Amino acid sequence: MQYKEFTVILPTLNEGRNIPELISNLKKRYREIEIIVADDGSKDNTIDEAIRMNKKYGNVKVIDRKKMGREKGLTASVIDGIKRSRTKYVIVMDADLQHPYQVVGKIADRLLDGDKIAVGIRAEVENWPFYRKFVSKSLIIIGYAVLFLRRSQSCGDIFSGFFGVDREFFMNVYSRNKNRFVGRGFKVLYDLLKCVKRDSIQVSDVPYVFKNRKFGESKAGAKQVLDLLKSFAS
Ligand SMILES: Nc1nc2c(ncn2[C@@H]2O[C@H](COP(=O)(O)OP(=O)(O)O)[C@@H](O)[C@H]2O)c(=O)[nH]1
Ligand SMILES: [Mg+2]
Repeated sequence: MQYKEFTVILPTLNEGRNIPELISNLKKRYREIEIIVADDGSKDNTIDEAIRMNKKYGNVKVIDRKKMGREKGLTASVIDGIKRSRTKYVIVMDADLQHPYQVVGKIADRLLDGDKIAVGIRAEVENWPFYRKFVSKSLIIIGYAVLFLRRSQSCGDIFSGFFGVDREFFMNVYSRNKNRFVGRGFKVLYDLLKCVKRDSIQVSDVPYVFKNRKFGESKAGAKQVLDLLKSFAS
């Protein structure tokens, strides 16, 4: 299997302790794969580690968004990464080792089979407290309802941060719907799905087990809930 048609986009914020392991694993398993680290002003050694990984394996690019004066945001970072990529397909994943690198190959297979989007689906969720589960379940129900009412495309996990997409397809949808993508938000897949007409493309689900973070902490919080509500409305 050839991976030179694939770029993995890694949005990062203080993931210096996680990316050496992740990038090494990706490069060892998918030799020719390209990697783009889209960083938002990490205060740790994330950028230095990405540069070190590039020296070691090659084809690891870094977008230092803060230095470039770009507005901070996870979705905006992913979009910058996709714009910068040059391969036929891109795969977006978290840089904190919560998305297993072994699943990248399965997502790649689905894209090569012709699916426009292949979505990593969490088969298990970590031990969240009750309120977080409640908020999360409610947002999922609203999210699905909005897609249904708008006759938009759906999938097995509309809020997944782990997915592959045909690059040209993404860029076409994005360029026609720029202001419907919430740059500061966390849900770029959701913003993409809502801009696509239901059943107009082939989308597949790829199950995986979500892992607990080893190092660093989640940046998701109340602000992201507000950004998601903005996503529903736009
Ligand atoms: N570029 C960029 N990356 C971010 C930002 N916030 C989080 N990330 C990265 O996005 C991924 C998911 O973030 P995380 O905080 O783990 O969210 P969670 O998994 O939903 O709890 C990780 O790789 C983070 O380093 C941001 O504002 N900008
Ligand atoms: Mg995480």
